[in-house]
Amino acid sequence: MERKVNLHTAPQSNAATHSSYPRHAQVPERLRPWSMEYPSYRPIEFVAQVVLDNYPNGWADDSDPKNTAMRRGFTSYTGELSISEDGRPLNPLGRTGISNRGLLGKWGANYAADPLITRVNPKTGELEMLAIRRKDNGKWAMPGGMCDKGEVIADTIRRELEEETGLKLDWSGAREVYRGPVDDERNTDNAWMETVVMHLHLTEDMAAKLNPRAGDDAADVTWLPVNEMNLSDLSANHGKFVRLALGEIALKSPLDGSFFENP
Ligand code: RP5
Repeated sequence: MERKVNLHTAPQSNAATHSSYPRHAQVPERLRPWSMEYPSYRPIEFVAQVVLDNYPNGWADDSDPKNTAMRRGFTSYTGELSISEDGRPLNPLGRTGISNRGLLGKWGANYAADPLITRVNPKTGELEMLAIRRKDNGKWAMPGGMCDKGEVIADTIRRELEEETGLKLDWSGAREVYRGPVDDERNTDNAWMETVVMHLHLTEDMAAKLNPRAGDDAADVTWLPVNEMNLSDLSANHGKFVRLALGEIALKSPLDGSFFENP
Protein backbone atom coordinates (compact mmCIF):
# COMPACT_ATOMS: atom_id res chain seq x y z
CA MET A 1 0.00 0.00 0.00
CA GLU A 2 1.30 3.43 -0.87
CA ARG A 3 0.81 6.34 1.49
CA LYS A 4 1.31 9.81 0.14
CA VAL A 5 1.83 12.72 2.46
CA ASN A 6 -1.06 14.98 3.23
CA LEU A 7 0.19 18.33 4.43
CA HIS A 8 -2.42 18.41 7.16
CA THR A 9 -0.84 15.31 8.64
CA ALA A 10 2.69 16.12 7.50
CA PRO A 11 5.38 15.95 10.16
CA GLN A 12 5.56 19.10 12.17
CA SER A 13 8.93 20.73 12.50
CA ASN A 14 10.75 20.14 15.76
CA ALA A 15 12.64 23.37 15.01
CA ALA A 16 16.06 21.73 15.39
CA THR A 17 18.65 23.20 13.08
CA HIS A 18 22.09 22.02 12.12
CA SER A 19 24.92 22.86 14.53
CA SER A 20 26.93 24.57 11.77
CA TYR A 21 24.08 26.98 10.93
CA PRO A 22 24.19 30.57 12.22
CA ARG A 23 22.23 31.38 15.34
CA HIS A 24 18.77 32.58 14.51
CA ALA A 25 15.52 33.40 16.23
CA GLN A 26 13.20 30.43 16.73
CA VAL A 27 10.05 30.66 14.66
CA PRO A 28 6.98 30.30 16.90
CA GLU A 29 5.16 27.09 15.90
CA ARG A 30 1.98 29.02 15.10
CA LEU A 31 3.86 31.23 12.61
CA ARG A 32 5.59 28.44 10.70
CA PRO A 33 2.97 28.16 7.92
CA TRP A 34 3.58 30.62 5.08
CA SER A 35 -0.15 31.32 5.12
CA MET A 36 0.27 33.08 8.49
CA GLU A 37 1.11 36.79 8.30
CA TYR A 38 4.53 37.44 9.86
CA PRO A 39 5.65 40.94 8.72
CA SER A 40 8.63 41.09 11.09
CA TYR A 41 10.04 37.73 9.90
CA ARG A 42 13.76 38.18 9.04
CA PRO A 43 15.38 34.80 8.34
CA ILE A 44 19.18 34.57 8.43
CA GLU A 45 20.65 34.04 4.98
CA PHE A 46 23.07 31.09 4.90
CA VAL A 47 24.65 28.93 2.26
CA ALA A 48 27.57 26.64 3.18
CA GLN A 49 30.85 26.99 1.30
CA VAL A 50 30.72 23.29 0.36
CA VAL A 51 27.51 24.02 -1.56
CA LEU A 52 29.07 26.93 -3.46
CA ASP A 53 32.14 24.79 -4.22
CA ASN A 54 29.94 22.14 -5.81
CA TYR A 55 28.70 24.34 -8.63
CA PRO A 56 29.09 24.04 -11.59
CA ASN A 57 31.11 20.83 -11.18
CA GLY A 58 29.29 18.92 -8.48
CA TRP A 59 25.95 18.22 -6.88
CA ALA A 60 24.79 21.81 -6.22
CA ASP A 61 22.49 24.16 -8.16
CA ASP A 62 23.36 27.57 -9.53
CA SER A 63 23.22 30.34 -6.88
CA ASP A 64 20.39 31.98 -8.78
CA PRO A 65 17.16 29.99 -8.22
CA LYS A 66 15.64 31.52 -11.36
CA ASN A 67 18.20 29.69 -13.48
CA THR A 68 17.31 26.44 -11.70
CA ALA A 69 13.60 27.13 -12.24
CA MET A 70 14.22 27.54 -15.97
CA ARG A 71 16.47 24.47 -16.20
CA ARG A 72 14.41 21.91 -14.29
CA GLY A 73 11.59 23.67 -12.42
CA PHE A 74 10.77 22.94 -8.79
CA THR A 75 8.99 19.75 -7.75
CA SER A 76 7.78 18.28 -4.47
CA TYR A 77 5.96 15.14 -3.37
CA THR A 78 3.52 17.53 -1.68
CA GLY A 79 2.30 18.91 -5.02
CA GLU A 80 2.49 22.50 -6.15
CA LEU A 81 4.98 24.74 -4.39
CA SER A 82 4.79 28.41 -3.51
CA ILE A 83 7.57 30.59 -4.90
CA SER A 84 8.78 33.79 -3.26
CA GLU A 85 8.95 37.11 -5.12
CA ASP A 86 12.68 36.63 -5.67
CA GLY A 87 12.09 33.22 -7.29
CA ARG A 88 12.90 30.96 -4.36
CA PRO A 89 10.81 27.85 -3.66
CA LEU A 90 9.19 27.86 -0.18
CA ASN A 91 9.55 24.93 2.21
CA PRO A 92 6.16 23.17 2.48
CA LEU A 93 6.84 22.54 6.19
CA GLY A 94 6.95 26.32 6.68
CA ARG A 95 9.38 28.91 8.00
CA THR A 96 12.65 27.74 9.55
CA GLY A 97 14.43 31.01 10.45
CA ILE A 98 17.16 30.31 7.84
CA SER A 99 16.93 31.31 4.16
CA ASN A 100 18.91 30.22 1.07
CA ARG A 101 20.16 26.60 0.93
CA GLY A 102 22.26 26.05 4.05
CA LEU A 103 24.03 22.71 3.60
CA LEU A 104 21.66 21.45 0.93
CA GLY A 105 22.76 21.63 -2.68
CA LYS A 106 19.43 21.97 -4.43
CA TRP A 107 16.92 24.78 -4.30
CA GLY A 108 13.61 23.24 -3.25
CA ALA A 109 13.29 19.52 -2.58
CA ASN A 110 16.49 17.52 -2.11
CA TYR A 111 15.39 13.95 -2.76
CA ALA A 112 16.45 10.96 -0.67
CA ALA A 113 15.31 7.39 -0.03
CA ASP A 114 15.26 5.46 3.24
CA PRO A 115 15.19 1.69 3.82
CA LEU A 116 13.31 0.63 6.95
CA ILE A 117 14.40 -2.94 7.73
CA THR A 118 12.88 -4.72 10.70
CA ARG A 119 13.28 -8.12 12.36
CA VAL A 120 12.25 -9.83 15.56
CA ASN A 121 15.27 -10.47 17.76
CA PRO A 122 15.34 -14.26 18.25
CA LYS A 123 16.72 -13.96 21.80
CA THR A 124 14.62 -11.13 23.23
CA GLY A 125 11.51 -11.37 21.01
CA GLU A 126 11.73 -7.59 20.56
CA LEU A 127 10.99 -5.86 17.29
CA GLU A 128 14.18 -4.18 16.01
CA MET A 129 15.13 -1.92 13.11
CA LEU A 130 18.43 -1.70 11.31
CA ALA A 131 19.95 1.69 12.17
CA ILE A 132 23.16 3.51 11.42
CA ARG A 133 24.73 6.18 13.58
CA ARG A 134 25.11 9.32 11.47
CA LYS A 135 28.48 11.00 11.50
CA ASP A 136 27.07 14.54 11.27
CA ASN A 137 24.78 14.57 14.31
CA GLY A 138 25.69 11.34 16.12
CA LYS A 139 22.09 10.09 16.00
CA TRP A 140 20.68 6.73 14.96
CA ALA A 141 18.80 6.81 11.64
CA MET A 142 17.54 4.62 8.84
CA PRO A 143 20.44 3.89 6.49
CA GLY A 144 19.18 6.15 3.70
CA GLY A 145 20.74 8.80 1.53
CA MET A 146 20.40 11.26 -1.30
CA CYS A 147 19.22 10.14 -4.73
CA ASP A 148 21.85 10.51 -7.41
CA LYS A 149 20.86 12.38 -10.57
CA GLY A 150 18.38 10.30 -12.60
CA GLU A 151 18.42 7.43 -10.09
CA VAL A 152 15.16 5.61 -9.32
CA ILE A 153 14.14 5.16 -5.67
CA ALA A 154 14.66 1.39 -5.67
CA ASP A 155 18.26 1.87 -6.80
CA THR A 156 18.95 4.58 -4.20
CA ILE A 157 17.61 2.26 -1.48
CA ARG A 158 19.85 -0.62 -2.61
CA ARG A 159 22.94 1.56 -3.11
CA GLU A 160 22.65 3.44 0.17
CA LEU A 161 21.96 0.29 2.17
CA GLU A 162 25.03 -1.37 0.72
CA GLU A 163 27.23 1.72 1.17
CA GLU A 164 26.19 2.26 4.78
CA THR A 165 25.81 -1.31 6.05
CA GLY A 166 27.38 -3.61 3.44
CA LEU A 167 24.05 -5.45 3.00
CA LYS A 168 22.44 -6.52 -0.26
CA LEU A 169 18.79 -7.51 0.08
CA ASP A 170 15.94 -8.67 -2.11
CA TRP A 171 13.45 -5.79 -2.02
CA SER A 172 10.62 -7.52 -3.87
CA GLY A 173 8.55 -7.90 -0.66
CA ALA A 174 8.99 -4.27 0.43
CA ARG A 175 6.18 -1.74 0.70
CA GLU A 176 6.24 2.02 0.47
CA VAL A 177 5.19 3.60 3.75
CA TYR A 178 5.91 7.31 3.32
CA ARG A 179 6.60 9.81 0.56
CA GLY A 180 7.05 13.47 1.47
CA PRO A 181 9.14 16.05 3.35
CA VAL A 182 11.59 15.14 6.11
CA ASP A 183 11.97 17.38 9.14
CA ASP A 184 15.74 17.40 8.65
CA GLU A 185 17.94 19.77 10.66
CA ARG A 186 19.56 20.98 7.41
CA ASN A 187 16.24 22.28 6.06
CA THR A 188 15.91 25.97 5.30
CA ASP A 189 13.08 28.12 4.00
CA ASN A 190 14.21 27.43 0.43
CA ALA A 191 15.84 23.97 0.46
CA TRP A 192 14.59 20.89 2.27
CA MET A 193 14.74 17.09 2.31
CA GLU A 194 12.03 14.85 0.88
CA THR A 195 12.13 11.07 1.01
CA VAL A 196 10.47 7.79 0.17
CA VAL A 197 10.55 5.19 2.95
CA MET A 198 10.42 1.52 1.93
CA HIS A 199 9.74 -1.07 4.63
CA LEU A 200 11.00 -4.65 4.52
CA HIS A 201 10.38 -7.04 7.42
CA LEU A 202 12.83 -9.94 7.54
CA THR A 203 12.06 -13.43 8.75
CA GLU A 204 14.30 -14.87 11.46
CA ASP A 205 16.15 -16.97 8.86
CA MET A 206 16.76 -14.03 6.54
CA ALA A 207 17.96 -11.80 9.37
CA ALA A 208 20.26 -14.49 10.79
CA LYS A 209 22.24 -14.60 7.55
CA LEU A 210 23.08 -10.90 7.67
CA ASN A 211 26.21 -9.36 9.06
CA PRO A 212 25.82 -5.57 8.86
CA ARG A 213 29.01 -3.48 9.06
CA ALA A 214 29.24 0.31 9.14
CA GLY A 215 30.41 1.73 5.81
CA ASP A 216 32.38 4.96 5.30
CA ASP A 217 29.31 7.19 5.72
CA ALA A 218 28.23 5.65 9.03
CA ALA A 219 29.89 5.74 12.46
CA ASP A 220 28.17 2.52 13.56
CA VAL A 221 25.38 0.09 12.67
CA THR A 222 23.06 -1.85 14.95
CA TRP A 223 19.74 -3.63 15.34
CA LEU A 224 17.91 -1.02 17.40
CA PRO A 225 14.93 -2.06 19.55
CA VAL A 226 11.79 -0.31 18.31
CA ASN A 227 10.52 1.40 21.43
CA GLU A 228 9.28 4.91 22.17
CA MET A 229 12.58 6.06 23.69
CA ASN A 230 14.65 5.01 20.67
CA LEU A 231 12.11 6.30 18.15
CA SER A 232 11.96 9.74 19.72
CA ASP A 233 15.78 9.98 19.57
CA LEU A 234 16.16 9.05 15.89
CA SER A 235 17.64 11.58 13.49
CA ALA A 236 15.25 14.07 11.83
CA ASN A 237 11.73 12.69 12.15
CA HIS A 238 12.61 9.12 11.21
CA GLY A 239 10.75 7.99 14.34
CA LYS A 240 7.49 9.26 12.85
CA PHE A 241 8.10 7.26 9.68
CA VAL A 242 8.73 4.09 11.69
CA ARG A 243 5.51 4.66 13.65
CA LEU A 244 3.67 5.21 10.38
CA ALA A 245 5.12 2.03 8.90
CA LEU A 246 4.38 -0.21 11.84
CA GLY A 247 1.10 1.35 12.83
CA GLU A 248 -0.07 2.06 16.31
CA ILE A 249 -0.94 -1.58 16.84
CA ALA A 250 2.69 -2.68 16.60
CA LEU A 251 3.85 -0.03 19.00
CA LYS A 252 1.40 -0.81 21.77
CA SER A 253 2.98 -2.08 24.94
CA PRO A 254 4.56 -4.59 25.32
CA LEU A 255 6.94 -3.59 22.52
CA ASP A 256 7.69 -7.00 21.21
CA GLY A 257 7.57 -8.53 17.77
CA SER A 258 4.24 -10.35 18.13
CA PHE A 259 2.72 -8.10 15.44
CA PHE A 260 4.90 -9.87 12.89
CA GLU A 261 4.51 -13.42 14.09
CA ASN A 262 2.76 -15.82 11.77
CA PRO A 263 -0.75 -16.68 13.00
C1 RP5 B 1 17.32 12.51 5.78
O1 RP5 B 1 18.68 12.62 5.41
C2 RP5 B 1 16.75 11.48 4.85
O2 RP5 B 1 15.61 10.88 5.44
C3 RP5 B 1 17.90 10.53 4.66
O3 RP5 B 1 17.92 9.58 5.71
C4 RP5 B 1 19.13 11.42 4.80
C5 RP5 B 1 19.79 11.75 3.48
O4 RP5 B 1 20.88 12.61 3.68
P1 RP5 B 1 22.38 12.06 3.71
O5 RP5 B 1 22.40 10.84 4.64
O6 RP5 B 1 22.72 11.64 2.32
O7 RP5 B 1 23.19 13.19 4.24
O8 RP5 B 1 16.68 13.73 5.64
